[in-house]
Amino acid sequence: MAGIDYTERIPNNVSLHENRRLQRALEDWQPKFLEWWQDMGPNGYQAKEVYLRTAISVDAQGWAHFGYVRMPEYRWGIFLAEPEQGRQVNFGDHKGQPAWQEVPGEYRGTLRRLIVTQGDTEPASVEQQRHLGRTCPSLYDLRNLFQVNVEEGRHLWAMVYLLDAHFGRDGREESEALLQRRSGDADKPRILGAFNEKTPDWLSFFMFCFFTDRDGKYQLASLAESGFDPLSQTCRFMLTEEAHHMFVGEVGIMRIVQRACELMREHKTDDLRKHGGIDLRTMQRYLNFHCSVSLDLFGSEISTNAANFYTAGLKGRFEETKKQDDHLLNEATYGVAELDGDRIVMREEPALVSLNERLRDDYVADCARGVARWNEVIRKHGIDFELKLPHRAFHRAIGSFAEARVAPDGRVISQAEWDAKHHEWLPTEEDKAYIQSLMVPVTEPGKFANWIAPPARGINGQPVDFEYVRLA
Ligand code: BYC
Repeated sequence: MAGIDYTERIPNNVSLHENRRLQRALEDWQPKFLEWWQDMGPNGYQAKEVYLRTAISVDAQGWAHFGYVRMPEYRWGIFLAEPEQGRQVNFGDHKGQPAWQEVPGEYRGTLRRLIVTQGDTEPASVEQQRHLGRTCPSLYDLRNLFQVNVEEGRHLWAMVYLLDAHFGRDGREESEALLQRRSGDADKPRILGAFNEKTPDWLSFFMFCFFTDRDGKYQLASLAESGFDPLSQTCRFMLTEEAHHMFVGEVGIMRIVQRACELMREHKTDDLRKHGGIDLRTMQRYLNFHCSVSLDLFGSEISTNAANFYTAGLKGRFEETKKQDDHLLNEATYGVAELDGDRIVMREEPALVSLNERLRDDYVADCARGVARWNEVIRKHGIDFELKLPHRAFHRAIGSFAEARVAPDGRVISQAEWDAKHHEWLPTEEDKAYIQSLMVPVTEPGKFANWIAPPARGINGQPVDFEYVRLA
């Protein structure tokens, strides 16, 4: 088992004490990170004790410890998954060569950009969520929010480690810049679109965890295939933590659906606003929004950037090594949905430039499995309603559909029809105001806001009414 050294200032399993230059660079960055965390991390709860999970090893069995921690004292550290002996570059032009332990000079700029783009999302999400603690629907949910936040903070550490360890002065400058950009800031925005959107309420938070963190899963899984071994090892461990974030999203939405169904049956109506619930049609509009902005995060359908990342051996496909093909893709094609006048058609495109779309396909299939589980709850209540993923061309800002107007069912429509109907498909000002009106904090252990059902079980075997955050 690879233990983690907690006696050091920066917990790590990368023998940081053997590299004094790197250790000094990270120790210099640490107070700046903590300053950022105080300024931009969870607002109002920095002095409270939270029942958190901390990584104590990278062993799949028992890698985490649970206990009360004040967030600024969380042991953020650097943990890489176990190295795979004899690992090779598994795809692209360098296929079959030993995996790189150092950055290949020719790919330095590209790799740096990939790591910075990934790293930038992590503090961005903490910034987006910093006001949510004030309106938590329960202590259980408050704790889950903070767990997600501290782990996103750790994911930032993971990327900063790579930048500082492998990119010299440029890397250190990028590490500083990661603490300077701000989500939604007009002058210094975060890099990717979805990370400049607001997360103003808990319905948005759960949708974000379900849809946007899942983009994280697919992007990290592709980077875990990288021929640059330190990136692969870093991403493999990050994926372990990411699973909880998607769980928070999926179960959060499921509990809102559950509560909606209970209220519908109790009051024999689907107009739940009188009864303080979130009706399924409103949920569908939030779903449409979060799904579409997350689909944008995969980049353009046809992307030479994606082809270059692959050919260079830097970013693979989801489960690259499980695929049975040549892992070069020079001859292969892939079916891509494209706009053809007022229709959407499938066209075979060269597989290499279609890699963003292929990853998006893997992602959509995974999202659909989650939505099916929500629909199972609705079906069990005997209610005739189905939540649906919007068509991938709906409400897109990146890629070939960005210019088109497309309905959630995939029909290409006119601007006039869009103007007349978009309020049926995306959250309206009225929806947002209603959801905001529900955001009243509930902080008594075991109590839950009226619009969300309690979870089936607590965290780490604790009861649901456990004091997950000590507010006293
Ligand atoms: N917004 O060839 P294209 C996570 C830019 S989430 C703004 O289509 P490419 C997390 C692009 O930079 C996972 N700009 O795209 C979740 C490019 O600019 P240049 C984050 C965008 O490069 C929840 C141009 O448009 N990880 O971890 O193939 C909580 C044309 O680009 C966007 C990663 O994203 C956008 N949405 O693919 C916490 C992995 N999309 O070159 C965390 C690393 C594209 O013309 N990043 N552009 O200046 C990548 O692999 C790629 O950069 C992308 C874009 C897949 C994002």
